[in-house]
Amino acid sequence: MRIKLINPNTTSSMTDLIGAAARAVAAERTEIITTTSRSGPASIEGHFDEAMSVIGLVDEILEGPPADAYVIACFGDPGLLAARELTDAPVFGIAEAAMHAATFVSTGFSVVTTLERTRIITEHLVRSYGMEHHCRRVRATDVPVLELENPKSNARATILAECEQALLEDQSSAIVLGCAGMADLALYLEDRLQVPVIDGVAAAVKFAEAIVGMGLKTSKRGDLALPLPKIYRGKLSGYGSGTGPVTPPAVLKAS
Ligand code: 2AL
Repeated sequence: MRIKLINPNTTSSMTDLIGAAARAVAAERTEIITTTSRSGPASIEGHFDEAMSVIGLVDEILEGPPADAYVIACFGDPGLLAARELTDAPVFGIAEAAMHAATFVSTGFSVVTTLERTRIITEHLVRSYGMEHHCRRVRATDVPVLELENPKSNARATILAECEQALLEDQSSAIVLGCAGMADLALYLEDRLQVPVIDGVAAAVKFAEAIVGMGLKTSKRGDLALPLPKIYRGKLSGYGSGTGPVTPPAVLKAS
């Protein structure tokens, strides 16, 4: 099975880190293909960044080669439902995957994420995924996404301290890492905290293997049906079904 892991920010070093986390958990027969968006922000840390990242993300799905499943490796799950419209291959967001994984191994988890504004976005996701009964608290560390990659930053220690506070104050028994760029911290943190620490990249890869293994595809009945054919104008004139070189139906047929 081929899983395409898309980093919807344009920082390729982060894609390498995410790819390593994915390959560390993937089954032997799973092929992980990693891609970095070719257009959009270097890091995704707000609503505008998320909106601007979606074109680069959907390009990675539309332009193939087709995969059996797709993972959107950003904790805001940008464009998740739009991506699900474009293909019948299952598409996973790392936040949704991580939160679901956390419910299997704890009755309450805390999310530890990057900036305060990202914390608020994550709270929206908690509500839209129906996770209010499981997520005890979302915590910000004020570590910007790209600082996670800076060995001179104090990111690792700051995140560890925030996780420790979460376990002391939130009545949580598991930690969800709130950024794809934290994927390499899961084992380090688990070792120190002695509770499950869930990286959404790993969770999404394992859910992808499970759902594809069950032969399930994204439903094309209702709101996840292919986008309606219509005229797209201006910078997006290539994106209306049937009007551009690459169309959503082509993806659906190919997968
Ligand atoms: C992220 C992420 O996972 N990648 C990125 O660029 N921004 N999310 C976050 N919560 O900071």
